[in-house]
Amino acid sequence: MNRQVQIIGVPMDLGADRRGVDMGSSTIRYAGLADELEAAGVETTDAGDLPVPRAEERDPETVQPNEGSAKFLQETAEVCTDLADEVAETLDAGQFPLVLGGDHSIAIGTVTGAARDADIGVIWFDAHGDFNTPATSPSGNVHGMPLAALLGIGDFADTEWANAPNLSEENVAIVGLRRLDDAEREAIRESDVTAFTMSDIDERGVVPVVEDALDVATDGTDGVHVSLDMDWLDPKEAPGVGTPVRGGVTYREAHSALETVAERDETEDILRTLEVVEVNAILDHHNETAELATELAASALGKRIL
Ligand code: HAR
Ligand code: MN
Ligand code: MN
Ligand code: MN
Repeated sequence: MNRQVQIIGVPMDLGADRRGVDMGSSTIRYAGLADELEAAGVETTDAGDLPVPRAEERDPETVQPNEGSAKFLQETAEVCTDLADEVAETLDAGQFPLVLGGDHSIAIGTVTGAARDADIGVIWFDAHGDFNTPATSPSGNVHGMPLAALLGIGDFADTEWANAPNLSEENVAIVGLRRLDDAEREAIRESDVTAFTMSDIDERGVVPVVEDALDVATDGTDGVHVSLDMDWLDPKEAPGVGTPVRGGVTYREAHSALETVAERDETEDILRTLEVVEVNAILDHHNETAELATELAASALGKRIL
């Protein structure tokens, strides 16, 4: 496939409690992302990092959970609005946006940009549901809310910067779930989102589950956004994440999953945007989670062994 990848870094950590995820985009670059993609035959350029405010420059009084209980919501809105513009412009220029986080709150920007001029589906590889709203969040951390924000759930219904156009619950598949808050579980059950837990992967194998997720995300849409939260993997494989949960997918299952995406893409040209989030440089061991993020991005974009 003749794809021109444009890397967009978003050094965002305002959506998470554990510090260090702001360095994720750098660590993934240093792990050799551009070389890995070029070696796979994918032409790659790098747009650098978007500006993101630092927590330390803000007045803690104004950013603590308030009525709505979402920390740094205004800052998140600004970053995501910029990112949505950048993603939409990249697509307009005929390039493929590969967004590097940063915490998962940035998905609000990536998906909003991807959905500006197209009906899209989303595959969300994650241990978590990211289905909280400011009213239900136990932490006030926006990285636990991006899917709810994108679908306009609860308080997000009138949030113009978050409620993505051209995205329906019916076209969203979460893959690898194993940790939900009670209110999130309820909200996911009530929604038309399709959710595959780790038990589904245990029982059926990762490839059939990802095939089903692809069916959900491609049904009546123009393209698919893949959001890869590195805590989807087992912490043994990906220790450099802020909210690890035991019992995630293995190294091989992760590759298999993204190769399944690439195979569908090869025949049906479905992949519109890709993002890799939640790599925490401080918690990582010798950059191995960033290296894995790099490899998985290459798998999704069609790297072949033979
Ligand atoms: N559900 C918890 C919360 O909302 C934990 C958030 C999860 N962190 C993530 N998201 N990395 O995938 O606070
Ligand atoms: Mn997430
Ligand atoms: Mn639609
Ligand atoms: Mn997660």
